[in-house]
Amino acid sequence: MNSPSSTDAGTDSEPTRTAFRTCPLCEAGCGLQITVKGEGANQEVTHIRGDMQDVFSKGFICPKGSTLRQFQSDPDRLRRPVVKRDGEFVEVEWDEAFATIAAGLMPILDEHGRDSAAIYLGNPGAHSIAPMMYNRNLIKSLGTRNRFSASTVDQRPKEISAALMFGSVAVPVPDLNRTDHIILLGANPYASNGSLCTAPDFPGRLEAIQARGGKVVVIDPRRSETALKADEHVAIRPGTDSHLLAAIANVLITDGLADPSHVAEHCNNLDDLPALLAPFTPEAVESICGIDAAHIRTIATELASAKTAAVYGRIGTCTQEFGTLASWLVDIVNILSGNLDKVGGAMFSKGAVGQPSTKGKPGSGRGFRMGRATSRVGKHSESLGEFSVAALPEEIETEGPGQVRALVTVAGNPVSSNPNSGRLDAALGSLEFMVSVDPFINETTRHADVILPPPPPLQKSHYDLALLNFAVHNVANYSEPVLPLDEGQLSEGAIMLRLAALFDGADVSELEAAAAASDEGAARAMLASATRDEYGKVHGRDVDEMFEQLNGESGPERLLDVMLQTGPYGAGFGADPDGLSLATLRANPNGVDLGALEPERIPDLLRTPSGKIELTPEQILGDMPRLVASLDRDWDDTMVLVGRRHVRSNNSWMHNVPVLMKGRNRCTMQMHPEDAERHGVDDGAPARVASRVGEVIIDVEITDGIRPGVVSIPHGFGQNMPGVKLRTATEYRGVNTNVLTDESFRDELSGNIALNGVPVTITPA
Ligand SMILES: Nc1nc2c(c(=O)[nH]1)N[C@H]1C(S)=C(S)[C@@H](COP(=O)(O)OP(=O)(O)OC[C@H]3O[C@@H](n4cnc5c(=O)[nH]c(N)nc54)[C@H](O)[C@@H]3O)O[C@H]1N2
Ligand SMILES: Nc1nc2c(c(=O)[nH]1)N[C@H]1C(S)=C(S)[C@@H](COP(=O)(O)OP(=O)(O)OC[C@H]3O[C@@H](n4cnc5c(=O)[nH]c(N)nc54)[C@H](O)[C@@H]3O)O[C@H]1N2
Ligand code: SF4
Ligand SMILES: [Mo]
Repeated sequence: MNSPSSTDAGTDSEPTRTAFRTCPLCEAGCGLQITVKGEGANQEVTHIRGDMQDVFSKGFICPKGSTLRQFQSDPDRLRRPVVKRDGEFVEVEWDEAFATIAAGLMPILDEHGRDSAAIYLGNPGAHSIAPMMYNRNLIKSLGTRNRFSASTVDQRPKEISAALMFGSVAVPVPDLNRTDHIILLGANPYASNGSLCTAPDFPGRLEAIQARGGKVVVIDPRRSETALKADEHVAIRPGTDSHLLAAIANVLITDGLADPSHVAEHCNNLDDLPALLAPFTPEAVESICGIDAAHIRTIATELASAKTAAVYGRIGTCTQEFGTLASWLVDIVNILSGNLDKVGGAMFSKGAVGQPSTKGKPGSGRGFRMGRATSRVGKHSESLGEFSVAALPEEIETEGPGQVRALVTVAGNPVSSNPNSGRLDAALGSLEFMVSVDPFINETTRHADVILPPPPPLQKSHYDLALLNFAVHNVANYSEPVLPLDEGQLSEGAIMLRLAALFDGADVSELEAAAAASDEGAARAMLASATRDEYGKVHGRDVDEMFEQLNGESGPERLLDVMLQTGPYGAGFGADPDGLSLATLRANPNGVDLGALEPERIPDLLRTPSGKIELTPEQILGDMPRLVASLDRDWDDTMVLVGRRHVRSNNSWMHNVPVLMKGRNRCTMQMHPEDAERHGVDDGAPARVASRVGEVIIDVEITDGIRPGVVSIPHGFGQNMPGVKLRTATEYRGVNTNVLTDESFRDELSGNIALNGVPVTITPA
């Protein structure tokens, strides 16, 4: 048995046991209680329900959580590597798959150099322990400058604004459990369960705010599920959150409502804000945002007068034209309204592992610098070690030295998730070689020459390395694999380390040994780095002595143990006997409660060279003229496209689970009745939607729950492409909205794609 469990007699003669595992599907990280029947290789999961004893989720679960079972048994999920022969995928043994990669990829790298390969890392990698630990090995071994990820169709603007202000990617989260007033912009946690704010049962936490007499305000062009439950819904014009937030900040300042005194001594350039925000009066932005000036003043006044309050912006505020400014302004408003770093305000999580803001000297650091490199063709700037996905298609298409001829994807489906996907799809079709670490043959991986499938979640261990650093309560939770690996299956970590060893030039026969050596090297390097931290738990200690204590572990578990032990709550290899280690987490399969978020993390948390919060970083100042200029723009009535999510869907890759796909078509274009009439389209009938880059035909859903002038289409649908092997998903009546989104419509500062606010034309189909 490989799971903390209690064995008891089942209803029939087969033994059953209970296992616990964190759900890896979205950022909420709910605890699952899993019933397993049978023994050895014949074990089978019979039930999945919410884990009532989970220290964080306390039994909450959404309709997706229990589908890990269906995912496990999905007949389309790859169990063995596949390689493409004469246009068809055939199953092969692992060694043959690696040999095929060596034969196909290495000659390209040898002839054209390392930059002739690109790598794309996708979202499930952030929910999976092995990619979290080993993506960096893969990147280093591949040695290419052409690195991409789903971050530039997601949160990059927030990462940049937080890093510029606080010196590391320390993103404040709303103190949902204690706040009296919350303003949510561009987020629909009733569908998404939250993002950059880890909070199982986010909806329940919002309802609790209302129950204790507080107020929930939702700012969204759609009357989303969250807006429906809110005390107030403000239907903003897409892409104008920066204007609104700047006006709120402006009112706080000019009406004398601002009170940043609790952090003022730790802020640089507080006095520059009034002049910077002066152009953004409520009157100047009202027609742009589509919100009356008086209403904007009320929003600001209520925010200032609430006992505690937090402003929270998510995907709608990031994937838009002014994404970094909007992300920055969220924190500026939290500071000016006196709510940053205070109980009930916007606070900082303290995760048990991996947070730069808990390493090194408290209170200052090297800070954050934007990347210096630019991409070959479009001269896109690098940020956090990557180029914007806007650069990926053109790097493949454009001939010349440095042209991308090969691609590695890990847990990504860019043909579905990236802008102008028709163009990207064609570009992937022209590659000389492609390898994917992925469990499915989908829109993207159908272009691969080799697909290496990781085991499904129930056969993997778990720790939310990234997401627990954005949690609304400090917790740590490790899950053992619920089921053992199948005969001959490689763990995801082994796949990644072997691939990395192959990129380093190892022979196929040497991969296992090379992977083990680099894994040990990674643990030793991590330990060595911790010994150099003068302020850390193991400063000056002997690496070998600590490494010995890790005996018996390998893979991600060993690295996790190092991170836990050297982290802010860590046992420090004996230094603090009550501290955390992997052993502690193993003994507590429902998680360890590390306490409520702490106030007054500033200044210790800061890693800026100045030791101050940088309120007006130079990059932000450089981008402000673009926002000021937009005040004079003709904000005409062009129809614009936004996205949405549904609780029974997860980006592009859960549409093969039949139980989640039941019911009415969810991939519709929502449209206001006035617009439908103006464009001559009917409810339930198909319409043709066109943008600068593409067009789709999609069923119209007429609803007054959307702002006139705006249409909404969810992303992640449209699996019905030739070669895709997802029998349920391909039958679904859906289209890929990213055929319409446009890589040239971006937030310039971050390179993030503006997936929202895309101009479209609509005609009956
Ligand atoms: N129009 C529009 N587009 C969007 C968005 C939007 O709101 N609107 N949202 C954007 C956002 S926020 C995101 S995060 C991106 C997501 O973009 P991507 O990360 O590119 O795509 P996903 O749809 O998450 O697909 C994930 C892939 O990982 C595979 N996979 C699943 N589990 C595992 C695993 O455990 N290991 C491995 N190796 N692979 C696995 C799946 O089979 C699938 O191929 O989409 C973005 N695209
Ligand atoms: N069920 C489910 N859960 C998920 C996912 C999923 O696909 N399905 N994906 C996961 C991922 S990867 C992420 S990043 C998170 C995202 O989680 P959220 O940020 O909550 O994303 P959405 O649910 O898409 O809600 C975004 C809202 O922004 C609104 N919006 C669009 N444009 C604008 C704008 O310009 N301004 C404002 N103010 N609002 C705007 C949309 O109408 C929509 O209601 O969800 C995660 N959880
Ligand atoms: S909200 Fe649903 S998908 Fe997200 S972690 Fe919880 S059970 Fe899983
Ligand atoms: Mo995302």
